[in-house]
Amino acid sequence: MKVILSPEVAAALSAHQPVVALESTIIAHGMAYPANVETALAVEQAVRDHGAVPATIAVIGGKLKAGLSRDEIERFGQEGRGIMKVSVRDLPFVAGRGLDGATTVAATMRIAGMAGIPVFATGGMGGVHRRAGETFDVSADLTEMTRSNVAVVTAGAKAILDLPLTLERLETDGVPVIGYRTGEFPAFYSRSSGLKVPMRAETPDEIAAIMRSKWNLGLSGAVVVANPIPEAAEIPAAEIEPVIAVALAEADRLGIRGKDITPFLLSEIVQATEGRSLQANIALVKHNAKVAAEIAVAFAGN
Ligand code: PSU
Ligand code: MN
Repeated sequence: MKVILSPEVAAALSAHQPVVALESTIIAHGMAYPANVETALAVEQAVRDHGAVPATIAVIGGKLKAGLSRDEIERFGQEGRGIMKVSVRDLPFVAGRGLDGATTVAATMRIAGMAGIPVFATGGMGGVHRRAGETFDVSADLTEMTRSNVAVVTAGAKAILDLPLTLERLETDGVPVIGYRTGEFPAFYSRSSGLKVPMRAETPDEIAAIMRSKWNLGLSGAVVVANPIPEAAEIPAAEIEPVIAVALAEADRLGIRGKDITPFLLSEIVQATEGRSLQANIALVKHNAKVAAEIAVAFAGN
């Protein structure tokens, strides 16, 4: 199955111009309307402002698409949870049934890889959930990182996760985790987690060189670029941790599990922080888009 490219994305890829893939789960499931649409459009603009073409990825009527129209982004934002959250597991279902799907980091990476888009910006990647020893809940984002050749710019991993176990799993899977101008693995809402990153880089050129080396070595899979939230928007770990604990307890009480858990926790945290966590999420995803565009420019050799 081929990925359907928007004319702009197709032109950029065939001219070897920089392109940045963006996901759609964050639009339909990660934020409420209208902040989700405003953010998606602002993120696309941030990519353009830094010299690359944005390619928001989703499944539309069963077709894999890279480069959504404004109307499609608006519709995904309005329909929100009415649109299926699609990870790699779900791709055959939505494609086979001709349905719409909002793609997670995993499914977006897969489609970006198929389309030949080497750089992808998200908010915060999925990972190993807390108590995964009992629940077995490990995001398919990690599995896909062993398969698709894409650099993923992420504000560390979401603080709702078990960050030490997420780093262990990435180490086992041979996925480089590069701190972008930081020696610490960022914790989504916070710049620091107390966990060291195994390596760091200071410039987009350095990241681009690491990407080329990985793939020239014949190593397949992702390069994780761990880019901390801007200081002005961060919520210190000591402040957000009790909020996360309450949200996790509430999820437990309601028996929420599987693919519903991440959207549930994010929206509980937005309510409990009276929108401050939403502002943090918006700031970090815009910042990731900027850094991803700079990396895409460096990787394209411009
Ligand atoms: N980053 C955000 N908001 C989000 C997500 C990432 O700032 O909503 C989404 C991504 O699509 C990611 C998903 O792949 O959360 C993780 O879901 P799960 O834990 O079910 O794999
Ligand atoms: Mn899960």
